[in-house]
Amino acid sequence: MAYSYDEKNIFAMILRGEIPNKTVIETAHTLAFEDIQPQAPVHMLVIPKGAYVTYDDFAARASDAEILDFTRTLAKICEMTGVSADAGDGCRFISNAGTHGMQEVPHMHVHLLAGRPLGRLLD
Ligand code: IU
Repeated sequence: MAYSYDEKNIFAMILRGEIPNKTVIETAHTLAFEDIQPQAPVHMLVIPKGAYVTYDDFAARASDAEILDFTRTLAKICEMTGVSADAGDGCRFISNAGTHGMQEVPHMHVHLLAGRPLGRLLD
């Protein structure tokens, strides 16, 4: 079944410039901005500019250029903020999907969390 995308979701409004955001980096296909309710010293949201609901929707329908741009931008932010596991103390990527994933905003996004020990996710 194909996902149906809600053009009125808050991230679509941010992408259209209808709502302000604290942009960290913007590329041809990707936008990264500060989460308004940070759960860690570093908490950013990285979103594709295209209309995708979840990670699997994005992976299935986005072009190779969009996917490459997205993954490289995530890595670039880790480098810029010094949180890569290589040069810094590491970080966590989370992409919530659907009801059980507790996804609030139905536009595909990856949370980048860092700056404190994040605890174990699965015990
Ligand atoms: P979720 O994975 O869909 O549950 O996360 C949505 C995130 O979007 C959550 O961390 C919110 O704090 C964040 N957010 C935001 O940054 N700006 C907004 O205007 C709204 C939510 I609404």
